[in-house]
Amino acid sequence: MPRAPFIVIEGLDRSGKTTQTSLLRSRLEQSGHHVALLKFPDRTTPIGTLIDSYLRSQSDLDDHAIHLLFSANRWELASRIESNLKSNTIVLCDRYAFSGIAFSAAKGPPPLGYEWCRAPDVGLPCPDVTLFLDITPEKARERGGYGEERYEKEEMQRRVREVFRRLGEETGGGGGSGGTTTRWEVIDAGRDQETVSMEIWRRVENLVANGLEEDVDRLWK
Ligand code: Z5A
Repeated sequence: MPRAPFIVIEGLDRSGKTTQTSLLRSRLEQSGHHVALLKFPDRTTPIGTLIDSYLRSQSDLDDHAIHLLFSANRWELASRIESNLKSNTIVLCDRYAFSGIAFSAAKGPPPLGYEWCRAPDVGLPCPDVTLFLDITPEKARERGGYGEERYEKEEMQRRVREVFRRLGEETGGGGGSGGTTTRWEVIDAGRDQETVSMEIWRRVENLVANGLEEDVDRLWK
């Protein structure tokens, strides 16, 4: 009996992750699939409450500590992801471990280090496909800027984009240390919503139609 796929939508701020996650969910449900929608950080859990306060600059935390909390927030939901997939519910997720690494590794000084940032997420359920919504800072600016939260500054977003690029190369090409099996698909998110949504559908169509026979993989293991 095939299991459902685990689909992650990643990307920079204002790239349209929330918009596209919601459009994809509707399309999947209209096609008769069960869908569990997740968003990281999940600000509703006890750990998520600490993260929310940090992002709004209402509290301060050591860079290492907040990084570990973001990861713990994913581990809180790891078993739910697996049980959904096994019961043939598609898991659709807005941001995941890749955001965790990209944002923390882009911080500093002092830098946290890419490998250190990746370590706490090793072993999480691995997405079957990660759709990376790529947008230039210029396009993001046209959408009203990055916002008021802690990381929403243009220079930070440029560094984040570089780390995402590295993650994509290592993940997609399998050439990086501790390779993983997620399919990394880069999508030009600077286009209109309908075009982006059609392209996302094209990239997941076969996966959702056929399901998967193999067990859920582990990230970077
Ligand atoms: N973070 C971290 O440090 N570590 C971690 O482990 C994780 C996250 C998981 C959480 O932000 C912050 O936490 C984030 C990363 C960090 N920090 N930053 N910066 P969040 O997830 O709560 O919020 P967000 O990701 O920043 O959401 P967003 O950037 O505000 O937006 P989005 O989801 O990518 O886009 P959107 O809401 O769908 O659309 C934004 C606007 O553009 C909106 O007005 C839309 O109507 C419009 N839009 C969308 N698509 C289009 C197109 N195609 N054309 C024109 N306009 C569009």
